[in-house]
Amino acid sequence: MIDLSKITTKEKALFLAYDQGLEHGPSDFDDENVDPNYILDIGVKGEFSAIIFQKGIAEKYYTGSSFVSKIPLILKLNGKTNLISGEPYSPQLCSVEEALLLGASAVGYTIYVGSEHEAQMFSEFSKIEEEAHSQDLPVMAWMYPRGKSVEQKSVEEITAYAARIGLELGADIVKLHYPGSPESMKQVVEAAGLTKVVVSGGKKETEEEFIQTAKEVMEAGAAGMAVGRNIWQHQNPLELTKKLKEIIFT
Ligand code: FBP
Repeated sequence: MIDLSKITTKEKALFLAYDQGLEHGPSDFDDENVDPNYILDIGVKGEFSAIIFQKGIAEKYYTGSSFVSKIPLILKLNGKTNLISGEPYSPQLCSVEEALLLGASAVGYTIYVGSEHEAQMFSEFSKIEEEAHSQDLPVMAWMYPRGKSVEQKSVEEITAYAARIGLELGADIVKLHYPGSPESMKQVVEAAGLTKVVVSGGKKETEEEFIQTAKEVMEAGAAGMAVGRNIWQHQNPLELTKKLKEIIFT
């Protein structure tokens, strides 16, 4: 089994995601959080298990900086904008080799489960998984069911299916959206088997809702959370991080 100690020293994990600039554009940002250094500062002070960047941000703000020794990097290897409609496909933009050169301790890849382009993403992911594991690098898969063929499926069922696919494809960690209830969350964790499950933040209406989801996620046996906007758009990110860490790590 791949050693996850590079990205988390504990059994549980809290990751800080900051690839939204590519996925959503600057509309997610304000004057402070538009600066990757602001996010790195939260990551270090909040003692996050790792920070998630695309290669451009990693190269300009992380690699070769003092942050390298302070917080591990998960390099996201694929991505897409929200400008294109139709069946989603997220192409590979960075190789495992480049991720290693940039100082990554793990790599990440999004698969849109059920998309017409699922086969292409499976194929890219499989090559990445093979190469990353041959270098003892953990692989995290964003397993997001999307596209016409999953629209009619129940969220509970399709999220558990997505988790299982992550296990089948060799992901060490799957990152999924909360399936909606504690029971369905348990089924997701069960379906993932020995692959660890972390839940994405999504943009919650209130802090209370976010904290309640975190509690349900952890009670269901998940390994933790991989969150972005809920933290770095918050007026006091470190205070919220503290609350989250109490739920995840105690
Ligand atoms: P948030 O915690 O901000 O929701 O980020 C989680 C995440 O998976 C990011 O890593 C990614 O950029 C984004 O959501 C993708 O969002 P979507 O595809 O749902 O628009």
